Amino acid sequence: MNDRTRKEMIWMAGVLAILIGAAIGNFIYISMHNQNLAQNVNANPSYPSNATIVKVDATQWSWTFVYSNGTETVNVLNVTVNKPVVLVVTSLKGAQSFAVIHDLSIPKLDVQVYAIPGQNNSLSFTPTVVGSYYFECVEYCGLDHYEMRGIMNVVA
Ligand SMILES: [Cu+2]
Repeated sequence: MNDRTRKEMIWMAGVLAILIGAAIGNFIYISMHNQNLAQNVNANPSYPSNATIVKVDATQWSWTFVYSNGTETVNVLNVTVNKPVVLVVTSLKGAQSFAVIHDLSIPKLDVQVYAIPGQNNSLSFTPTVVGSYYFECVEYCGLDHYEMRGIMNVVA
């Protein structure tokens, strides 16, 4: 083994050690944070009568949440802990003359639903832990796709 080969082996071993360390760290992190944050009640289309129904309008490039009392929030979704939430999701025209497909994802709650022009997709879940949860559009929908993100506040 010449000197260059030995140096390369040392580099490779170093890189491998870093990757294995990152994999182990990631595995530990995921197992620590893998608590059940929501109950999925989506199997039953007849939603609980006490559900909070929120209309979700996706546009290029923001999320508008319309509550049953008529109030609206943009890129912020406010819900109550341990109370079923029904999201009724569609896509509307924004900056352009046509609407495009978006996809709402709240990764920590395993919630994801397409926003499709002319279609209402509904989905229900019950947040069980108070906190703030990141959400974002996970369907590339144009130039400012990255701006379609916000926070869901689960309050007591
Ligand atoms: Cu989008």
